Amino acid sequence: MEFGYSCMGFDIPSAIGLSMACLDAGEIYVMIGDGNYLLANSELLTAVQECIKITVILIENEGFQSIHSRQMATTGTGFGKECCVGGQTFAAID
Ligand SMILES: Cc1ncc(C[n+]2csc(CCOP(=O)(O)OP(=O)(O)O)c2C)c(N)n1
Repeated sequence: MEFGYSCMGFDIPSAIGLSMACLDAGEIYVMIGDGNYLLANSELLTAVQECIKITVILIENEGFQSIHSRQMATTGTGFGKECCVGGQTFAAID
C-alpha cells in the first residue's frame, strides 16, 4: 500500500479500510517501520474485532532512523529519535 502522503499511523487503518471496502482484495500486507507501528498499533485490535486478516511486516531498526540520519547530516548530532533508555536500545518492541 502507498504511504498516505507520508502520514505515519496511516498504514494499518488503511489496510483495514481496504479489506472492508474491497471484499475481493485477497491477502493484505502492511510493511512499516517500528516508529510508524507505534503510532497506530492499537488498530490491530480493530482488525481482530472485525475479523479482518492483515499481515504486518515490521522493519525493526530501533527508532525514527530516517529523521535521525537527517539530523546527523545537518547538525552532526541526534535528539529524541532512537528508541533507547540510558543509552541501551530496546529489545523487540512487541
Ligand atoms: C504523523 C507523522 N508524524 C511525523 C512524521 C515525520 N516522520 C517521517 S518518517 C519518520 C520516522 C519513521 O520511523 P520508522 O517508521 O521507524 O521508519 P525509519 O525512519 O526508521 O525507516 C517521522 C517521524 C510523519 N511522516 N507523520
